[in-house]
Amino acid sequence: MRTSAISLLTIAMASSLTVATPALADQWNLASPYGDASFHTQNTKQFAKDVGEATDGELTITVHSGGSLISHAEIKPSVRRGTVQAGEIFLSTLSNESPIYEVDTLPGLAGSYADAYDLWQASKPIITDLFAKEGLMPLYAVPWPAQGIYTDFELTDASQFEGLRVRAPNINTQRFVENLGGIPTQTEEADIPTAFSTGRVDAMITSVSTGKSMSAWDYVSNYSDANLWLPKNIVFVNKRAFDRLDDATQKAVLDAAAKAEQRGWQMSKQDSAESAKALESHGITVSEPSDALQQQLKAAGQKLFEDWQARAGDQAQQLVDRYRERQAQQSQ
Ligand code: PCA
Repeated sequence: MRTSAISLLTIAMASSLTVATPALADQWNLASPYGDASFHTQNTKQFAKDVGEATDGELTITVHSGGSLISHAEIKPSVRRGTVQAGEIFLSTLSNESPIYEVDTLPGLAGSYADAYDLWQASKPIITDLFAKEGLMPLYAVPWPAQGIYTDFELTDASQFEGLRVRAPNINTQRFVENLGGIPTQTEEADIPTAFSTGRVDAMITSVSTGKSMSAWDYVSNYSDANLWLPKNIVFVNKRAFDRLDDATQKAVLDAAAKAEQRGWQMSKQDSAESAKALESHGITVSEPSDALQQQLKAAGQKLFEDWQARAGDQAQQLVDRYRERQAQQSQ
């Protein structure tokens, strides 16, 4: 705690110096909750490197990974205040702010990378507006591989969720667990190993990537590749910090962000395949849900979707309609 407070103070002082001397090179801090083992962090570090190179060091971005500078929940408020200039978060953790932030955690809506990309294209304008209202600007978004279910037994029937304590990374996953009869707990990725070793959770829902980086084989034996949804991380910046940059530097940031988005989607696909293999090579049994289980998961998902529809306002509904129109056009 103390170290973070001191580093934040140092950052605040450094930022105010930068403001006083705008002709000098600028330095940004970017806070992320995810560790260096994550492909997301590797991508974001590459983005920072690209910006430094493209601007000849006019703008350097330091990535503080693994929640080392700011905890996950505090990243967006900190970027809004300008304590740090940029951040990366798991987008659906904002679902308590608007049902719009839930769309990439709705089952049955976008179950492939191509569909998830269409959904992001349909969401981008609305999310950009919502962020703008808070003085923030999205730079890029990258999905995690599809979410599946980790257990320490073979999952064959939804009744096995009864009384099971299941770790979830966001509210919709918690609701989904509840719909299945389980007991959800929200746990940050970095806290997964402790949650299992202290017996606070028995199972978890996440991707193969997180399963690999958190060494899931130390505490579970099975992974059910349920392909629930492909939720995204978003990287964003304080708009005032961005506006202070000269035109060429702004362009360099946007260009590097576009490249990071493209690269990130590729990295996610590749990591999905590699991490699934890594799980197996460490002894985890990876399987697809049986038809019966699939039906049960579908029913729990359907309830999630219907509850969302009841909560979602016009704007969120329109987003889904726009996404479905894009899909219909493409299949013609
Ligand atoms: N990993 C992160 C978010 C989704 C994912 O696949 C987590 O489980 O916290």
